Amino acid sequence: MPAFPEIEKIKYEGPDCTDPLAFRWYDEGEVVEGRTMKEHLRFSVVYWHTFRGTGSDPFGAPTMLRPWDDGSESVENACNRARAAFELFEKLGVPFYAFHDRDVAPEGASLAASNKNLDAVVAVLEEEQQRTGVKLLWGTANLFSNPRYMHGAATSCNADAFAYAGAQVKKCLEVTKRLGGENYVFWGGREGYQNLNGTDMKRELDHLGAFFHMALDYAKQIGFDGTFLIEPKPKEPTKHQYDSDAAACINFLRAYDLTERFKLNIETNHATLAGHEMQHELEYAGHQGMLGSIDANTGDLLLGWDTDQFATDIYLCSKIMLVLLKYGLSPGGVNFDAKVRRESFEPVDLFHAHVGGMDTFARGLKVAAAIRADGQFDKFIQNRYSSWDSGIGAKVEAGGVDLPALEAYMLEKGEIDPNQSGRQEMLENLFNRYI
Ligand code: XUL
Ligand code: CO
Repeated sequence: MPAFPEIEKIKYEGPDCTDPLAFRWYDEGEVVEGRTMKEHLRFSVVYWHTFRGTGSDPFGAPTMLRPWDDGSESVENACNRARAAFELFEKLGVPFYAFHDRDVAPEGASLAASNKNLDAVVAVLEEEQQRTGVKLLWGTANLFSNPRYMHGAATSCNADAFAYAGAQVKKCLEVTKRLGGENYVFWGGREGYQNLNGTDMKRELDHLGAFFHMALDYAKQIGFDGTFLIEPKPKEPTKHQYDSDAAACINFLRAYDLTERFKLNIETNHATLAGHEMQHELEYAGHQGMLGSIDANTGDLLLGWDTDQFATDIYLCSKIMLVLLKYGLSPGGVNFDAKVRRESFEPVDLFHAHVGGMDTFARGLKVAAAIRADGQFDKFIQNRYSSWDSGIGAKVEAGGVDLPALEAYMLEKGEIDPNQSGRQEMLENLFNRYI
């Protein structure tokens, strides 16, 4: 029995269409800058919010209506859920999905039982991938929900928690490889601290570095050659997460000699929690050659937590796409790590949410491509930095100048050339012209 019987495959109908369940901008075959929208955007649906989100919050009980799900923690229910998930992926026309090990299969009474449950559901995922052609963007192990991880996993004060986490990652790497996953993600769920006076930060970070090296070694052993991605987030659930933002993650990866196989998975709501714009995080990771993938969502300006909402802001998505076009995204994707609101409890709301997110990113892609084609911002930047193209600027960039040389230059010249206006307002107006 289909899980979404009233919903047909979502079609592209163009900007004038008023059907809320049609794409107005996402035309997967449309070519932008030499590649199709499908190739640029590499959309992915997340299993955890879309198929495991219950709508419960700290103040209230679950609200979601999910007729295909009997609410039990049985393997049979997990297999039915997997089939419902692929029906949604197919009807949306997304090429990818992503999961945690514990989203797809129930945790058993022992590690061995959990592994067995996972194998049973992975067989269905494999079958469904073959049937539909939908691929796995990334797998990840949930190293934060079970109480054993209350102090963290790889950074726990309890060495056994580290060991359990290692065992879980081993299995999850095997499964990700079996399903042809293109990446493997580490989000440091509770890798951080609540009280620094009770924390040996250096020791915890050394453990985290060692943990990632073990993952790399095992990937090599089993022939998994996907990209490893760290997902920065500054806080929540801990007061301070070690992977707090792109710059902190890159510094950690350099310090522990991990940059060769690791990149970053940047999430919008995490960027804003860190006090940055998403564009900042993407640009920082991008110019360091560390931009791997994005978790696409948004927060709420008036709520200070990780609300994981679907992004429908054309400005935001245009700015994101501007950076993604500059640096490229593959083998990453635009992964909707987003959940429908508690009040949007019907199955059809899952479609409204994803159709809106896909359309907004498609529109952002077109806006970004138009900006790039026009070249006005590039011209502005080129002109703004023109003092570096000749004279003292060019000499500094070439590397042959020391402080005495700068002194001699300034003693002779007397005062700097006049500054030019930053034209902030003109730049904001210019961006609006493309929306
Ligand atoms: C948590 C978060 C996770 C990761 C995967 O804020 O974003 O869902 O994406 O563990
Ligand atoms: Co995420």
